[in-house]
Amino acid sequence: MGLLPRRYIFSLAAVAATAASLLVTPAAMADFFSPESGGSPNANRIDTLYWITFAIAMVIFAAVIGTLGYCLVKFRARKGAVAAQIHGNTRLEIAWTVGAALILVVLAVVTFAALPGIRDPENSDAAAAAGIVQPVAAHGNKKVPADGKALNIDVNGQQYIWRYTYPDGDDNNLNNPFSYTEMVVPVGVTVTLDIRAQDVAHSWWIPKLGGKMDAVPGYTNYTWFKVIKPGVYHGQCAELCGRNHANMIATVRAVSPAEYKQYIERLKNDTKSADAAAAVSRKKLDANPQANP
Ligand SMILES: [Cu+2]
Repeated sequence: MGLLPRRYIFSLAAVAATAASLLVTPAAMADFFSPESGGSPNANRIDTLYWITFAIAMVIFAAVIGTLGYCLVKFRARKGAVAAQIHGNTRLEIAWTVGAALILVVLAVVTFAALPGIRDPENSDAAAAAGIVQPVAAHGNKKVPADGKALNIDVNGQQYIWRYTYPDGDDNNLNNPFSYTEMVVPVGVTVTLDIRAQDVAHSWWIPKLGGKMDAVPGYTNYTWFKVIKPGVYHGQCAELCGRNHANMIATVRAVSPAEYKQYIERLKNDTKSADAAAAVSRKKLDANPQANP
C-alpha cells in the first residue's frame, strides 16, 4: 500500500492524461475560457457577451458555494443538537423565484442588445473600401451594411474543400476569380458571405472571425466579418461531413486593399492564360485528332 489508495492514483492519472492531451492540441484550448476573438468586431462582441454572462454566473456560483459552505459549518452535527423541522418559507421561495427570473431577464436584455451588432454587418472603413465594395441587396436572412455596400464572396463547401468565388463586377458568374482553401480579403472591408454546400452539410467556421455558419445543400446561409488587422486566420469545417472531414481546413488571409486588388488581378490572369493554353491545345487536337497535345 503506497501513499495513496490505488483508485485515487488511477483517477489522478486519468485527469493528468486529459490535461496533457489539451497541451499537445493547443488549438483545442481556443481561448480556454471564452470563444476566440480579436479578428473581427462580431467575434469580439460574441466574446464580450460571453464574459458578461460568465461574470453573472460566477457571482451566482460564489453566492451558492458561499451559502453552502456557511451552512456546512454553522449547522454541522453537534452532540445534542436537534435540527429544526421546516415546512416551507413563503418569503424565501418568492425571493429565489423572483431573483432567478430577474437574472434571466437581465441575461435576455443584454443578449438581445448585443445581437444586432453580432448579426448585422457594419460599414466598411471608407479608405479601405474604395474600388472594392459593391452594392449588395438585403433579402430574407441576408443582412447588409447600413450603406448597402460590401465585398460579397461566395463560399461553397464540398467534400473536402472550400471554394471561394470573388465578385468581378460583371453579371457573368462563370468567369469570376476563385480560390480554394485560402480566402484572401482586404482589411477594413466588410465581407458578406453567401454560404452553400454542393454535396453534404458542412459548416463554415473561422473562430477569430465570428460564429459558425452551416453550409447546407439546397440552402444559402449568410454571415459576415470585417478583419481588423492583417494576418492569417485559421478555421476548420465544423460539421462532420465524411471520412476526410478533419482535413477540410479553411484560412482567411487578410491583406491591404492594394494587395487584395493585385491578388484578384493575378487570379484573373491565371485563368486567362490557362484558357489560352487550353484553346491552343484544342486547335492542335482539332488539326490532328491522333496527336496527344
Ligand atoms: Cu465539411
